[in-house]
Amino acid sequence: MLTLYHAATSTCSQKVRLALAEKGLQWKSHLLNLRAFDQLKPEFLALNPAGMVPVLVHDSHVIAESMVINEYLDEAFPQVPLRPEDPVGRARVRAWTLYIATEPTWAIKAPSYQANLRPALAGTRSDAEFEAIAAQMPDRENAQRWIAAVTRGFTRSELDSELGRLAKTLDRMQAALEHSAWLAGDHYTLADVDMAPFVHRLADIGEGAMIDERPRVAGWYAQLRARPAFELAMSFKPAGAHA
Ligand SMILES: N[C@@H](CCC(=O)N[C@@H](CS)C(=O)NCC(=O)O)C(=O)O
Repeated sequence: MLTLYHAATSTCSQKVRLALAEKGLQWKSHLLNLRAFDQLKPEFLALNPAGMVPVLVHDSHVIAESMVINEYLDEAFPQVPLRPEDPVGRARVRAWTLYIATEPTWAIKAPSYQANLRPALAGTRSDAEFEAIAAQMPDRENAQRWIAAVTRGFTRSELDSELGRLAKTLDRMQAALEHSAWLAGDHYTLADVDMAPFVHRLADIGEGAMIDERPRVAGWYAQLRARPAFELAMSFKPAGAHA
């Protein structure tokens, strides 16, 4: 039995839902409301002390970190492979997934918080109440970002700096896609799965021009959206919308 602890609009949850959908796996949903701070409840912290979704529970095994979860799924359920067989091909995929886990995963947060989290939470509590919530967040860097979003909001130059990092990610994609149909070669792999939510989020927060300016990336994004798994994974609908 596979159970996913996830949040509807979290990019890292989308990443894992996309791998599950591509593989056609059955899974049980345990949905967290990050804006009600379900991620800080003791029962969830017992599963993932980092206080972050997604977390996969496979039988009695608990696996956190979206990149690790997707690799695990590909190893445990190889029927629909999302990585090539050969070591060089796998290394290419891993170079992408590691880059995604360390760069766009974090760069997207401030623009995404500004567009989505801030309008939902700003003004709902005093700064002191927000500080008290942030103090419970195990990831201190993320807590700082979160508190900035819900109290003062990000400045234009702070946002531009993060969007600049994301522009470099898109440049890197554009260069790779000059040589192959998908990021790590001619087959759709975990490199594409793991990147998908970050490009999609840019479009979602009104930065779609960054994609359109790079024709290969725009073509990749169109191919991605045409896959049946994409819609299923990106817009999670709680009542039985998943396989
Ligand atoms: N490195 C982690 C990052 C996960 C992450 O950033 N999760 C966010 C949602 S996208 C989260 O749970 N945030 C909780 C919070 O902001 O308190 C992964 O790839 O799984």
